[in-house]
Formats: sequence, C-alpha cells, structure tokens
Amino acid sequence: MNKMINICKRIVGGDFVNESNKYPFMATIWYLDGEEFKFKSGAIYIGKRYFLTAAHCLKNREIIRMLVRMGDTSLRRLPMTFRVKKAFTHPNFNGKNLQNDIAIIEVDKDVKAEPIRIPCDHLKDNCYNLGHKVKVLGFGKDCAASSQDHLLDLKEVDLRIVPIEESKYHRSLITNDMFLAGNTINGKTVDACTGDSGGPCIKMIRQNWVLVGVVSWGSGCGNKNLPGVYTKVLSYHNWIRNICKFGGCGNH
Ligand code: 4AZ
Repeated sequence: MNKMINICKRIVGGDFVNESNKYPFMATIWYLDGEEFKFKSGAIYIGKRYFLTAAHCLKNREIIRMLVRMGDTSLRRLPMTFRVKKAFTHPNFNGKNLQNDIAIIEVDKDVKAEPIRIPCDHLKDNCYNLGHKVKVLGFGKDCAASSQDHLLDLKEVDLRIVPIEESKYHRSLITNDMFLAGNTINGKTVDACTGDSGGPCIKMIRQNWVLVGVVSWGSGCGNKNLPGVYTKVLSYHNWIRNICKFGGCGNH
C-alpha cells in the first residue's frame, strides 16, 4: 500500500491537451496485469505499422500481453488498439545505465493516423541546439511523490535543451546519444516523470513536428539542475530506417 501523500498541485507542470487530434502520433503501451490491461508508458507512431518507445519500457515484458493504443487525449477513450507483432529492442541497450534506450514496435494491422517525422542527417544542425525549445508529451505523474502512477489525460510542457555542464549529472552518465531538456516556468521546474517514458520529445522545424527525443530517465522529477534525460533519435535514424524500411530521409 502506497502511503505517500499526494502533495502535487497539479508531466510536472505544463498543460492538459484539449484538442483530441493535436498530436495524432501520440500512443501508449498497455500490459496485461492480472485480468486487465493497464497503462504502462508512452509510444510514438512513426509510420507504416511502426512505433518507437524506450527499450526499458519493454524490459521483462511479453509481447503477447501487450497492446498499443492511441487516438485521443484521454486514457478513458482511445479508439485505436493494436496487438504487437514484433518488438525490436536496440541491440546495444543497457538496462543498468540506460544507454541506447530505444525500441521499435511493429503492430498487427495498418494504422490510420498521421505519423511524426523522424530526423535524418539533413536536420542534424537544427535538432539539438542548446537553448532551443522542445516539447514533451505524456500521461505520466505530475510529481515524483504522487501516489497515482499516471494521469488520465495527456499533458504537454515546453522545455529547452540544456547543456550537461548546467546539470548536476556526472558527465559519464550522459552519452552523445542522449540529451537533457528542462525548464522553469513561473518559478516552477517542469519535467517529464514516471509514466512519460517511451513518449515523444518534439521540436517544430519548418512548420512540422520532428521527433527529436524519447523520454528515457532522470534523477527524480522536477528537480532543479536535474533535467530529464532523452534518447537522441537522430543517433538511431539508420537503425530505424533499416528495420522499418523507410525510403528517403527519415520516414518520408
Ligand atoms: C521514469 O521513471 C522517468 N524526470 C521518466 C522521466 C524522468 C524521470 C523518471 C525525468 O520513467
């Protein structure tokens, strides 16, 4: 029994997403727990029958007990449900230090939704500039001490890409295939949290949303100088394109 008191006023900070089709690529992973499927983490629709998520979200999970669900901003009504045909965890994923925390999920039928673009080399100069604005989406907790493990409604929050030197993380923990993003809004440190992992960190580039990161880990949630850590999607675009057989750049 979790006796922690819920001291959260209201992802940590940010706003609820009110428009149901604002982020049509936002997806979720559910897992059979006893008799019922329960929400576990975020996922991102990237085209054809493929989704991205964090590798740690699939650890010790059987694909026959997993669903991918999407299509609205409330977990109470997600009209599209898919079974998982195959999961591809990155071959160099390390569950201890969360290096290469990325996985691809292939579902069992066609997906009628607009995918997000994944970055490729011609965008590399735009994706990870320090100080640039990005956004993270998720159903995760609104503070580390929350007694609920997730929210029922999708939230979004604006973050900025933060240099490692501005954080308290030991350099050796943050590889070149990760980046940090955080922000302070009205004096409050905003962040991703438990339940947001596997979900998208996106950036508007030339009027399109581009998937720059996957929510991976962090030391607590909303702690000053300990921003969220994201898997750098650009580092994996060749791996993704090979598995998904996307032609051209990114998934287009
Ligand atoms: C988690 O447990 C988690 N503050 C995700 C993101 C962050 C921390 C923890 C970032 O899935």
